Amino acid sequence: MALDKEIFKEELKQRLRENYAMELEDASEQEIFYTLGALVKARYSDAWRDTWKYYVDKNKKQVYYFSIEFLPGRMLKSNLLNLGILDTAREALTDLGIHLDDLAEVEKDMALGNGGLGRLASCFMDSIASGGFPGNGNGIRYDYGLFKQRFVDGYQVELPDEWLQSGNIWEVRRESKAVDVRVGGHVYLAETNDGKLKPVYENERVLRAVPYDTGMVGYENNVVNTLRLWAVEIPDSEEDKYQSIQGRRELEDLTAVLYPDDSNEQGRLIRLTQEYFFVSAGIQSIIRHYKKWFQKPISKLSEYVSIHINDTHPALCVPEMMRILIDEEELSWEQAWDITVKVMSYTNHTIMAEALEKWSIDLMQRTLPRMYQIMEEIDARYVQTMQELHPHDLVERTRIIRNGQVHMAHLSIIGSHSTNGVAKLHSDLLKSVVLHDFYIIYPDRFNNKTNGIAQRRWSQIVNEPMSNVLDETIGKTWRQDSGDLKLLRNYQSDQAVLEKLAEAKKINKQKLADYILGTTDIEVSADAIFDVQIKRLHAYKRQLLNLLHIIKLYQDLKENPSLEMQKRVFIFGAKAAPSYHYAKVIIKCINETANLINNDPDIKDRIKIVFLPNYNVSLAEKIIPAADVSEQISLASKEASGTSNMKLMLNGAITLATLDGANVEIRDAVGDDNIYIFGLTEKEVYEYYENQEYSAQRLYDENAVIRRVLNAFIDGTIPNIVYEGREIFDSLIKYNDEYFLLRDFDSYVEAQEEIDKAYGDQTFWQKMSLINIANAGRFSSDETVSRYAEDIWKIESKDSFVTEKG
Ligand code: GPQ
Repeated sequence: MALDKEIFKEELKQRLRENYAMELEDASEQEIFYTLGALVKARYSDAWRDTWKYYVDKNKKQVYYFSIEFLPGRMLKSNLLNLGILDTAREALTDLGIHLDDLAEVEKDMALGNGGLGRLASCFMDSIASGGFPGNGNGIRYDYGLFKQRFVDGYQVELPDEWLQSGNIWEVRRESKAVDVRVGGHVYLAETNDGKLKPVYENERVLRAVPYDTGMVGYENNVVNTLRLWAVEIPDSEEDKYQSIQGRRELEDLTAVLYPDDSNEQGRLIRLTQEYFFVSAGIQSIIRHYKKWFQKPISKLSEYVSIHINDTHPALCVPEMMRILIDEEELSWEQAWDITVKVMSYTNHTIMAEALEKWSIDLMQRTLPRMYQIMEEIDARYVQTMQELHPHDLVERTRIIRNGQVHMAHLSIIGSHSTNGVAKLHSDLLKSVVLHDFYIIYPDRFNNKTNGIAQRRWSQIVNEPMSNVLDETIGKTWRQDSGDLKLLRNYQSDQAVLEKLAEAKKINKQKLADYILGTTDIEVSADAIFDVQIKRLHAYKRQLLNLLHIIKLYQDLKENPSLEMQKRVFIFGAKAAPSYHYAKVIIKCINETANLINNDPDIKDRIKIVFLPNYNVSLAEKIIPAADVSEQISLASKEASGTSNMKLMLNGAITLATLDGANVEIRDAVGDDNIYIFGLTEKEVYEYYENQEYSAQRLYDENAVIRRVLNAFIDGTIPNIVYEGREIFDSLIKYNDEYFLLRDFDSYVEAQEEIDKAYGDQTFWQKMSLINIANAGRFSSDETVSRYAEDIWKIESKDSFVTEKG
């Protein structure tokens, strides 16, 4: 229902009086934010209940997206937008002398994820609801989100993110839906009176899992789905066991922190228990809901329930479903297995070996004895079935339990009906290299689902100036259906439109420049090229290659001050996992180089380096609309997809990229003339691996530019990096440059030089920028989840099915 501005104002004031006994004039921003949040939540509560009821009444098949990370960021504006009241709310607040944007800053980022994987899960939640699909998230309610990053003397320092300190306006605690999760102890099988074998638990710990639900509001369609996050508590029955403060702490620590490691598994006990905790709680609650509301036999479960395993962290879904079906529902193994495989599907997000999760048998047995028993049985039956069909060593290589370890990716593939990669190239590599053995065994299970982004957030919410130009130029249908962005293609030679888009970009750049000055004291010019690399810090993502190029520019300018080049601001945003030493060394080196260059009077504002601390969703929302160049420079084959590449493209940045992940599809979408591609192809990378002929030392010896750049790390050119500089140097020369930075250096420099030239011709640049915006529509997560819904989950969309409520 349309919202009347005057009614909105009255309601806000009324709620303030009721909740805080306060008049608007006396209320703090914090108090107004919480009041507004409650008002917004009340506006979707009927639709939330009606959506749930509709799914139940119509016996709709639902998908449950299990993910150990969700990264929604702030939700105020996206809820307002999706409810269709963003403009009204903004105007009403303006009347009251309040800026919505300032108010929105009060909200703490919900940062229950590390990076791409968690953000993807949240983009999916938005698109699932917006597409009218019955789908819910299932994860962990961490007390602390991803650490806050500060720089001290150029080093990364990690601080706790106490995001719940002032409460979370969006969540609803549902104590009545709590379930118990059993871990540890011993389990043995004993015969019951009727001759069946049943597991008996001894000395296990019982954890109480309490769900906190958050409404996932669809875009103007009255659909509100649920994101369910579980927190651990001590069950009443166990109170006696937890007398000591330390005992309580240990238990409560289980859902305290998110593991801050991105794509690198540490194999820790708490992590394994976390994984089982949210998996078991989630599946128990799904089964309970199914039995209570659907009233169908358990044998029909796969017709009504689909469970998605987002990377391997929730892989225990497979044995946990088996446990419930066998131990509690008393189905036969064969029947239970048939249902489980039909219900489960799995996405792989990486080809990096260190990210493929494995647990030692010993740890698994001690922590989750019943899970281990079931996995042993799955493994034994797998070997038995497959050895009749395939060569012995193929079966051995693909089994779940081997060499003393439990392989979670193997479990996920064997226990599900679908395995997908996240970009065409990535899915091809899974089939041909990483999971090739499984592809031979299950060719039909493999498919691709290229990632996508929540385009309404990443355009309408973060980039109003551009959105307004789009409205004026192509009408407003693109707001609903981002495919309509392609209408913009008709304006690629329209000077007036190009200029308006350029003005919008300038406004965003000035805003970011103000933010940069405010947070770092660095002054940057909005006339410079804003060259952006924002993503987790990883060797394979090659932030260091970016730095090598900057050092080269610096040396060129020092040598030849009259060198002609565009002004550039190199902007970085990146957190390093606290235990990832090399990544932290790179951060230190970027910061010290920034110090050197930003303060060199010879350079003035010709080059600036800005490393913005604490990169998160909200900061991305500030940087992305202001970007001119999008750095996507991972070594080809290493980045599964990337998603910042899509967000930057949508906001008119030009991509500078290797042919890796979804960059390949971005190139296909915009054409070779509207993107800068450089570096080795994935094929060439694999050839190097095969021939083992790569020599970084030779490149260093033969290439004077590379030599001069690398020497800057060890000859004092960059101050304060005596140890770090040496480490970087050694990683490249002594340890032969694992990610081929030096091999790609020349072609990277060349691409950068072309960009420099292209920016000089503003019309040419603006046209490229327009073409990027116009072709970004295909990377909408609306599109991606439609493909999952149709091909994998087999769920139906029903648009606007809930009647409007006042
Ligand atoms: N990704 Cl395995 C993560 O963010 N964390 C992880 O633990 C793993 C993958 C990323 C991946 O590196 C990106 O290329 C993808 O775009 C992203 O997942 C979403 O699929």
